Amino acid sequence: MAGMQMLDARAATPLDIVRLKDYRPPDWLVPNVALDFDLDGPVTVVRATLSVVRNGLHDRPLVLDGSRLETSWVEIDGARVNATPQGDTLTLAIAGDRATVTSEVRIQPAANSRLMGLYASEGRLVTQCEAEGFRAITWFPDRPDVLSSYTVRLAADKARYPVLLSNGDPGVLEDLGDGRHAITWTDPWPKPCYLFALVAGDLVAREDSFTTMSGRKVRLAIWTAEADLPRSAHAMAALKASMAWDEQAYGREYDLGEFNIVAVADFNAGAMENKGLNIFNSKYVLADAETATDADFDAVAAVVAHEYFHNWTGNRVTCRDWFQLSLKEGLTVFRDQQFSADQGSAAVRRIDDVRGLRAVQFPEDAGPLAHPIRPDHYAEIANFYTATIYNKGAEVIRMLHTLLGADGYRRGADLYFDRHDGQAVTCEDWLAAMESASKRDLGQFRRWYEQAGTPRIEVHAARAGRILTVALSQRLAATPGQSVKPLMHIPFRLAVIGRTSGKRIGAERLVELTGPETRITFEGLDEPVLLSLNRGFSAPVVVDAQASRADLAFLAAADDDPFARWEAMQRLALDVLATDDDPAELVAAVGATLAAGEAGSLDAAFVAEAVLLPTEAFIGDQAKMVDVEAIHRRREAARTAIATVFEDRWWAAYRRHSGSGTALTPEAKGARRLANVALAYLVTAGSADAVAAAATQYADAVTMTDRLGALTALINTSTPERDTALADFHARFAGNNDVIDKWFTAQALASRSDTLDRVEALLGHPDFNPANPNRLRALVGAFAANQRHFHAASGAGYRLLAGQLLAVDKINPQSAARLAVPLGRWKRFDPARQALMRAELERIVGTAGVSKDVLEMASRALA
Ligand code: 0A1
Ligand code: ZN
Repeated sequence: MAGMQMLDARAATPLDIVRLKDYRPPDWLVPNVALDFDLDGPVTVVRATLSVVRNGLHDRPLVLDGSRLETSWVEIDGARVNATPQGDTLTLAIAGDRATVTSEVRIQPAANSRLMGLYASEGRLVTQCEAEGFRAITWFPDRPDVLSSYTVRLAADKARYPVLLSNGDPGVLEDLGDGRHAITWTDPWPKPCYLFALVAGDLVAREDSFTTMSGRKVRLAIWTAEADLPRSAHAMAALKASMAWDEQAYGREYDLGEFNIVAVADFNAGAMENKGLNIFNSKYVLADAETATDADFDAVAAVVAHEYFHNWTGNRVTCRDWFQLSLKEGLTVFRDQQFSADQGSAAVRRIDDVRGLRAVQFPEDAGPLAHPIRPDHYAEIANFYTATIYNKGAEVIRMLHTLLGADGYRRGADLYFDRHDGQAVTCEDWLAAMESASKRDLGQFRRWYEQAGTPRIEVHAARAGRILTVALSQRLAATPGQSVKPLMHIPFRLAVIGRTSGKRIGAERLVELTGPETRITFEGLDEPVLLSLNRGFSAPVVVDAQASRADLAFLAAADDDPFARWEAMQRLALDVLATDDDPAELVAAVGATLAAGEAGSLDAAFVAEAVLLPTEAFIGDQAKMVDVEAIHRRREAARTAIATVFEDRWWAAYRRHSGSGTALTPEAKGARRLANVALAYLVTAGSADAVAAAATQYADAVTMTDRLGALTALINTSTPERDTALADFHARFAGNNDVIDKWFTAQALASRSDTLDRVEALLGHPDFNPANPNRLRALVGAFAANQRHFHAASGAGYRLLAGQLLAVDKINPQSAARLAVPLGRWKRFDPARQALMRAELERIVGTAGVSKDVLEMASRALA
């Protein structure tokens, strides 16, 4: 599929662009693969036996992909061939329609810092093959539409590699003598090579079992380093809950005799859904009260569920090509969101999902890195594991669920699995199944797959007597490469709320916006009304509607849709913080929310979300041009006002909700959340008592939520309590990577004026290791999210980021490329900052030897 070249004038090297329109089915299929790994020594020897079959009538050769392989020999049907790789491909002429191709290659996992293919993490050997890592293990047609049955033999030293895991079901352990052993794993389900995995090393298992709906008992194991084993209980509970949920919600049953999860410390992504052998970033497996926050517990459950759900959405039905990535990712994120909502407080989960989407995906969709959920070209596919593919993709699936209804959606999903089990398919196949099952025309809806950008919905309402007419019009701004945007099919939920009664009047309406303007009427109205818009966040759009601050405050107290109620407070806050006005109306609305919590009409978790001000970055996203200093100043002023006006009530909330133990019930989590929000406001108000309370909470905490909450409350103060807590935190959790990451992040996110110096200093800290993706993200990634300091007028923040990016690019291009994203927001800033940001991007693009990953991101960011 390699196509034309894209030349960036500044780039030292051109980029090969892969295009969707160039897709062709594979010339050769590989029904069976046998892999033989000799894992000892610094060099791993991989012998691969591929049964290959010509696909269709053609006389083209077999072209295999390989990356950094040292090839010992290649045989076709047992005869050595003189095969010379050309770059990253090996071309083999095959006379008949089928053959057996055998090769032996040598690879060096210990030297693999890219963390793709086979690599070492804390002395263990692990693989990561999605998207194109398998080619770093052996010669193979590395594309997802080539599905094979795998037999994998692993041979290794018993002492160094006591545990040997791969996909499928294990055979018996062979003793090879000389302190070595071997095992053969067989995976009966044909899979693309990106789902291949192996793990070898000293690991211990938490074991359990699950009996499926048809009565099969599945052995479950979560493998960790021995010291971490106690921290895997939550992940196991989440796994069992996920298996039961997928049976009940989608009728999907697990299909192997065992299911293994392995936690590793060095991992590019969150986790990976390899068939029967999920490999996880340890951050998303390990959790206990002492080391994980409530948010971490939730994230562990969500990622365990996500990877498990991929067994059907991704593995049993996989992607034809990488342009279809959202086929598995958007759908699987939606499924994990449905699961999480069913497990706990659905309203707070939805608010959290929307907050995340707006923080990351909306800016992506509004800038030079915008792309549709089904992109049509890329240079490096690793750069497209984005919030757009994942989170906007999930919103698109959610809209289908809304349009078709729960039953229609389920019938569509069932049909999709019936039709495509065992196949590599496209987003179009998913939509076609949804259409057949529901008899709905999704022609216009397909544009969500093709068009980038966040639609804006403009709302105008006019009252005549007892009738309110609402006009909803849609607009979609140009995005890179897409200047003309046809209209979208948008499901939009709305209702009216009585301005006197404070009650919803009549039923909620679901309107399908398909034309440039849609008018609807609400009739029989006896009182003035307010609009409750995009309820439940029914579509990933920006709503432009006029509302006075008084009306927004009213809705923030009265709207019966939890999302819309929270949204009203956000809109009020954004309106106030866009000006230098006295924040009195905002302060009063926070007071009313606190009162509703005190009276018991709102739960603590919701109150905690509602009284938090939007982040500086999100406030900046609303403006034509981000005014870094003004946003910080206004937000601090509003925070201080909210803190001081209600100081007594924050104390009351704090006393009522703190000390809620370690339980993980929605109530206990909500209480901890509100207690910590209250504590942060109290410290902002500035009394010595508040600092003392934070120090006490820090010292006595029985949960990481409370310990980190106290540390975060203190982090912006200049008090001895802050310094003590920071030092204690580091000493107390020395050696626990996931917790030390939090120590770095807390400092990187601080708004104190010395943050930039502090981050510079932390780059030299002995615990800072840029080769570990979590640690890099914890310090440098977090710092780039600190609007005030990353966007320091001097440009020092930009220089720091670009310097780290270029250094990391030599170690791990995927990690480095992600660091380019914050610089891609340059258009949103003033000319001086724009010039500084662009200069760093140009420095990156102009650096000789920069990776394809980084070059693509930085040159797109400049466009
Ligand atoms: N498919 C995995 C995440 C993943 C993405 C990219 C990777 O390397 C480029 C690795 C894993 C998931 O969605 O869970
Ligand atoms: Zn996924």
